[in-house]
Amino acid sequence: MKNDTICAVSTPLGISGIGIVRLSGPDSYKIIGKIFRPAKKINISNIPTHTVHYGYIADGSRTVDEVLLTVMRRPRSYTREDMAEIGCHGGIVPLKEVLSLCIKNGARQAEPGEFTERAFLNGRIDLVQAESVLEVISSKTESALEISVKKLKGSFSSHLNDIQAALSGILAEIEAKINFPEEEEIESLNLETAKKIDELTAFIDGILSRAGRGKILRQGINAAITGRANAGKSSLLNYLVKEDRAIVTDVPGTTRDAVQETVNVRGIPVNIIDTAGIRKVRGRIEKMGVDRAIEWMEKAEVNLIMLDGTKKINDYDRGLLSHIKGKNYIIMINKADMPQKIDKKRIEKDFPSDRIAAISAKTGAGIPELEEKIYGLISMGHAEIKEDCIFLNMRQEGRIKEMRKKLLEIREEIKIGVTADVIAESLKDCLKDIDELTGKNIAEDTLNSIFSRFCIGK
Ligand SMILES: Nc1nc2c(ncn2[C@@H]2O[C@H](COP(=O)(O)OP(=O)(O)OP(=O)(O)O)[C@@H](O)[C@H]2O)c(=O)[nH]1
Ligand SMILES: [Mg+2]
Repeated sequence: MKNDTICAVSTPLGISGIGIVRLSGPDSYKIIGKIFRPAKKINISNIPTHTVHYGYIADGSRTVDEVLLTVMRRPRSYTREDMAEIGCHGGIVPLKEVLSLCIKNGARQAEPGEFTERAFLNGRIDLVQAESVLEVISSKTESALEISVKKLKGSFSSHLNDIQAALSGILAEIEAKINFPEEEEIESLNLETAKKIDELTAFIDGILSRAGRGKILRQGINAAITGRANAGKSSLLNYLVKEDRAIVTDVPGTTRDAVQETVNVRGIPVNIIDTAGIRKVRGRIEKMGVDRAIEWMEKAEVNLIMLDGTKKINDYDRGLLSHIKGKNYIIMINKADMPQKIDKKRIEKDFPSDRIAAISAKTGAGIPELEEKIYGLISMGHAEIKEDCIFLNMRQEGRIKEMRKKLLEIREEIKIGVTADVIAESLKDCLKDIDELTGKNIAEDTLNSIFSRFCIGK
């Protein structure tokens, strides 16, 4: 345990109803004793844990703020240390005054993420749980929050424990026989080990596939709207985000720089990119426009191609349609509220019906069906995207993939008949990956870089 006491403002600095100053460490109650004046007489050093007390924070005879003090004694606290939370009035001055009083009386300003780091160092949570605290805070949708909270509660950690137990089991069996190898015994051991390694690899593949879905849920996907000028691309973006985000006019070529906005499509964050329409400038198709549209088509995970239903298909449209092979796309025929001139039959002949949507960005007709189709495209190949998925950050995904690679190598080693002690070493190497993931054995600068991404007070 660390022997100093840290403090920080844990709520945003600004005007709000309340704000919280947090203290953690062995001197928390000594410091509270010096600055807290309870309304009802209490003995600070004996305050029972998990209780709330009304009173004032004072600097000598000067009252600083009226507060509620919450006491959480070790080990039943966020950090497993003695903790106190001072609920002040939310406002920059009261919060800063209370914080500097804590510092004046012996506490130290906490580093970013230091409370969570202490929870980790004191063994209340492992490193992947500590990292998920940050994910919970930065969740953009309810589903993203849901998977992060699951991870905070230990869902991914329990998988890691399972993998570790399996690896240790295999290692123990091999080590028991390293010194007394008998030809037949080795053969059956190798068979057994190979089978277990295969099972473990399949288990890890399952985690990686669930993580693929988790990534979509947390980080979302990019969907680019491309189409000729004046087709109604910006109108659709505005309709989807329910506000006037992009400028809409009847002049072709209104949007020149792509505009982006994230919308929630059945729980998945979809980043909609409204691109510049392709048009003719001085009698020629603007090459820049076509090139840029195609660039967006390459970058986006979902392509929304907009045709103007009130016009006949032209060369720009054909140009775009010729680029969608092998991509995730939906062809939108816009302005369904107006008399149609487009040859819909022709389009339906060339493209499957589940990839065509007749919509009106003006009235909203057909847009729920369009969202349904977008969701269908994103979840294609995934049974149900929200089912059972997990989120791995880059560090975690990297380690897991590394471990999978090592397991395949072990499989190879068994095949070519290396000796048991070599396999044992490789297994130990995999176990190191687990220790690095959970933080049991990790380089200090990796640890520092993880916690430096947190905010102060968390
Ligand atoms: N009737 C009708 N008009 C529409 C519809 N969608 C867009 N419009 C009109 O079409 C014109 C062009 O709309 P925009 O959304 O600016 O078109 P855009 O595709 O973004 O055009 P550029 O930015 O120039 O590429 C505007 O006058 C819109 O009001 C629709 O579904 N029905
Ligand atoms: Mg536009």
